[in-house]
Amino acid sequence: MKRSIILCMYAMMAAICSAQHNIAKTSDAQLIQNVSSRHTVSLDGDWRCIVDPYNHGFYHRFQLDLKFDGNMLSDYDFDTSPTLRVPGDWNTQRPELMNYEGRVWYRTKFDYKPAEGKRLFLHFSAANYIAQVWLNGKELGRHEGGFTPFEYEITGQTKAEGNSLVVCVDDTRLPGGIPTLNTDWWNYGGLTRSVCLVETDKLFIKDYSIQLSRTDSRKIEGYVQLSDKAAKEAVTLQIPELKVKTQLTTDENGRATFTLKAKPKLWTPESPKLYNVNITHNGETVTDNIGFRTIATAGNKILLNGKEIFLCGVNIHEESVGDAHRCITAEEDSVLLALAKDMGCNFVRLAHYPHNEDMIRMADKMGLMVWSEIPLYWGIDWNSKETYALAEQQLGEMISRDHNRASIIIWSIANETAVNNERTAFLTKLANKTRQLDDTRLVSAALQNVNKRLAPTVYTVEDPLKDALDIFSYNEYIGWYDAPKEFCDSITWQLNTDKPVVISEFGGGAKHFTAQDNVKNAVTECVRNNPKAFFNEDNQAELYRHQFTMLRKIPGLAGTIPWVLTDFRSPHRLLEGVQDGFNRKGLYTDKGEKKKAWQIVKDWNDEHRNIGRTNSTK
Ligand code: GCB
Repeated sequence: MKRSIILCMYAMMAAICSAQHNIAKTSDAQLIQNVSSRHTVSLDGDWRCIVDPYNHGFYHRFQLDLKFDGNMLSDYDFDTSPTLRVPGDWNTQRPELMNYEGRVWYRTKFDYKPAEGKRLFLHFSAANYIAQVWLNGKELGRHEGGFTPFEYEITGQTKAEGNSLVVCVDDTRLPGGIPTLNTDWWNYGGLTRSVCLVETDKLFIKDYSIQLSRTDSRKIEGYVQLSDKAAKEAVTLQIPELKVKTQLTTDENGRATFTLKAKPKLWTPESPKLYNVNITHNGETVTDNIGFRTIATAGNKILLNGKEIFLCGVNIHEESVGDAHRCITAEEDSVLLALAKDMGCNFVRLAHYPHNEDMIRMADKMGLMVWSEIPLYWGIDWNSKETYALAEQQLGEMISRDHNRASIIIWSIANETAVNNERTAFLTKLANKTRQLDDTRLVSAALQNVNKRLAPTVYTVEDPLKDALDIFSYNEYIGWYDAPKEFCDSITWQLNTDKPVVISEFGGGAKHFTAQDNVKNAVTECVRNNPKAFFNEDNQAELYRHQFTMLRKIPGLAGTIPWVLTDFRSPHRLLEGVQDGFNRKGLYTDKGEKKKAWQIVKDWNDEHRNIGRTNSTK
């Protein structure tokens, strides 16, 4: 083929691919609830991979998974390509991919003998950021958004042996994406969460909601939704420990709604009771573990089961402790949550994107209330309809996956977004959409504090978005990015709100210098004489002391969420010998060692955790 024709085809492909970036595929379709309790076949393991920075694969149709045959159209061969582990980010699996952002083609082969009368789905727990999927050369679809699940029905599309599943994952940051170009966390690319086949009956239990009634704690209510419209189908709901066994019947939409009497022991952080729940339809049983609780606000109080609760929180990134990578096992999740528990927390803000499903299930078990957030972070394109659709899609996928988890009490729609009319309209619409999808939880966003002062030491936060939210949460870094930490002592906040106030971020950095480091790097000297002095643990501990002096004076304060649990990778953090590619604001190091500020936060949590726990405010 002539070089000019090839170049022209490349140009066309590049145009198609960049145009694709602007197409956000929205899907209101409900995901299969609780995939892990279904009949699944895991596709996790080592997948063949081709790193494709020049977008070669679209032109050479890697999706066809051809064998090299001396013909230029097949100058690739998955069979001889190296592998990457799925689930897993590609960055930490090969040193040369640490900073790579672009396309990687993945291929796995699997056998599957279709069972008579069954349906088959292909389920991805997450792929960062865009995934385009082909089965045996046929495109199944394209998904945008790095932290939420997606699935395709593939009934009748598999062979008994040698199915080829090809996924092109592209983690290029995009101006219209969510998140967009700039984030203070590592852009881990790849099939970062598990992939599996899900086999179901023809007509099956697709979704369900089982919750305590918001108005009567002796009632459990919800629905069971079948996969298709089918009236008069019998569904059984059982909660053996509560002696509940109810027969339900679906309406013409395949949905059975219910309210039943029961007196469950309520889920609280001190006693995170979960009940085994079985839902049966036509011989198929889906099993779950569900906690029962209510969450509401009354004036400036947050009420869990009708009692005031103070959120003793901490922010967490989904990055493993020890050898920082995107978490891939439930053990890695539980290490993070255990560190939060040890510090006296009853609440975690899972920043800044939906964490994996195991993390939330672990929080259910461990008794940690959760703030779950979509990655709508900093400079979003507020004027783009496609970006708005993408926000609704990611929000819908997050809520669809986790709406049965007792631990989640807050859906968050954004983090630190500058105030302007377009943004406020965008986020107000999104807050309303959140309530439409789930009206049983609180809606918030971490607002930005822009140092607005009513007097030299009187701060305020002016943001019209607060009217659309249930909780007035904002981030502030006084003592770190602005003003000396001692200034905190004289500051008061006038917030003009009758809603609960939660400080969703505050803190400062510190490098955990070991005695060995001190000897090796003469750190004592460096701390005394240059800006790196900021990054010492005593300074960080002092900062927290001053912050708490200020925060305890805030009227209506209902929670504090320090930034952040552990040091984490960030491409923004370039200070040699101190940051080395890590945001150092952790209260623990990335290896899980406590810093001095840990004790200050622990003491605060011990003092506040039981506020309101004994007296009912109802
Ligand atoms: C913030 C962001 C968070 C950053 C943090 C920081 O306001 O919400 O993602 O990592 O500040 O360390 O500057």
